[in-house]
Amino acid sequence: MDALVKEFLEKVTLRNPHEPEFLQAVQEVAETIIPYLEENPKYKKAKILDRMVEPERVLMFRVPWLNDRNEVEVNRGFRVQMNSAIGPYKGGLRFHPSVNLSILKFLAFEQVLKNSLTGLPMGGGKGGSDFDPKGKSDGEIMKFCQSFMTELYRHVGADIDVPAGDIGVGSREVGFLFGQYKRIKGEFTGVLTGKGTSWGGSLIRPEATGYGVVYFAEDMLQTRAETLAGKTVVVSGSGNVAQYTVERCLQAGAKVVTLSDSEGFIYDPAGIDAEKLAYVMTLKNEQRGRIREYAEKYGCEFFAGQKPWNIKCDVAFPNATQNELDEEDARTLVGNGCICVAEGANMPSTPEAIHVFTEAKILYAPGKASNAGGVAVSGLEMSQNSLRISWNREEVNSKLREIMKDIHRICVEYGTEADGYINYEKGANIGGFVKVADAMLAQGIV
Ligand code: NDP
Ligand code: 2IT
Repeated sequence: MDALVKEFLEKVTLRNPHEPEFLQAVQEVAETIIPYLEENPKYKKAKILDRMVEPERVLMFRVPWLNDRNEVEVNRGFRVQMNSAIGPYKGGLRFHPSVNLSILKFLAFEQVLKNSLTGLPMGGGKGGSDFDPKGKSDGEIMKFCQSFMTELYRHVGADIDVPAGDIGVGSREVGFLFGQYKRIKGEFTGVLTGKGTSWGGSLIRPEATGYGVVYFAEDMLQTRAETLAGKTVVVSGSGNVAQYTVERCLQAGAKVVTLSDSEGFIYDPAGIDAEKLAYVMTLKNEQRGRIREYAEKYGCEFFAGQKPWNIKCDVAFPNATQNELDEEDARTLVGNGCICVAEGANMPSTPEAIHVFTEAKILYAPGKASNAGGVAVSGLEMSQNSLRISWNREEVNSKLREIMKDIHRICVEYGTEADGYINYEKGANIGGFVKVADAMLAQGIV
């Protein structure tokens, strides 16, 4: 089996040199899917996995714009349209200076399996730019978004490809992108999700990823007759996903003691309560400040340049970015008694870290399962747009809760090992793969 995986990965590596993140994501999936293909030769014969690692289409374009000093700036825009077997391409846009083809291909590849797990009819895609929103004025953000959409509009549409937010793209950016699309096309359609609620957005979409990852962790804990009540929780990041993770953890009676950004993390042993969370939301979403200001305001410690994984906890939510949690961090977490790691970010744990979690047989959920709540409510936003109605908070939240439960059930179905250990990584990969693979089989060699 190892030889088959190795042979497959060598082929993919040769075709995609210099794309380490994409190869990492493919390797993680190949290791669990290739044994499954041996048991299910119809997928192997139709070369489903070989086709799935090849994007249906990759768009790369120039994004020129004028900054506030009237200087010309040039960024690079991308959209990776990975797989449309089960629905229109769907996935976020990331604006961050680190963005490149490798990162967007890894995200698009993960998105295909994630979207399949939600049970909703969405294919997978991802896009973005190496544009850095930090320190830019609202006017500069708008000019950039308008220029970006002036090319992207040709390739997206409510039944073609529906982008949304990701790192560096929130409600402000979605608004500017939507406005420009509407202006160019002269039509008001659900071409983006994460819209404002007065112009087609869904309630609970801002909360969805954070709430969803906590719901998933609650389902994982339940398999061991545990709950979040009274647990100490460590969270990384302080953006959209991290903020609503904290909110839902508080509702569940847990104590959250850390948050981070790219400069370091804050440790608040007293716990981040509702008032402190409201401060974080204003700080991050309106003032666009730094998390160290929390430490100054509440008199706790800020650890510059460090990640929160050495803080003793029961449950950890890596919610910032890819590869933010390595083997040593994983050993520290397990050594400190952490029993559950649920990923809010995409691929935050390195392969070596995942190995540590599964060896120790702690509860570990990969992002493609545990952070699917965001895209799930995006799917519900698309449904509401098609129906031209909006559901209330309770309706959307209960649908989100059911979808997360269902993803958990799928992971248990495909991932339970002989000794009863639930390998959520295996369960998510196979569970996500089957639906896409069957659709590809049915649709012929395309
Ligand atoms: P935001 O832009 O709202 O927040 C990102 C947070 O992560 C910030 O605190 C940011 O710090 C930190 N961060 C970003 N890049 C780095 C880096 N290279 N090193 C250290 N810290 C970093 O993004 P989201 O909260 O939306 O996204 C967070 C993660 O969740 C991403 O992996 C994303 O792909 C994933 N995700 C998001 C979904 C969504 O609906 N938004 C859905 C599913 C997954 P700083 O401000 O200093 O950059
Ligand atoms: O990684 C993700 O699932 C997202 N950034 C959300 C994508 C979406 O289309 O809502």
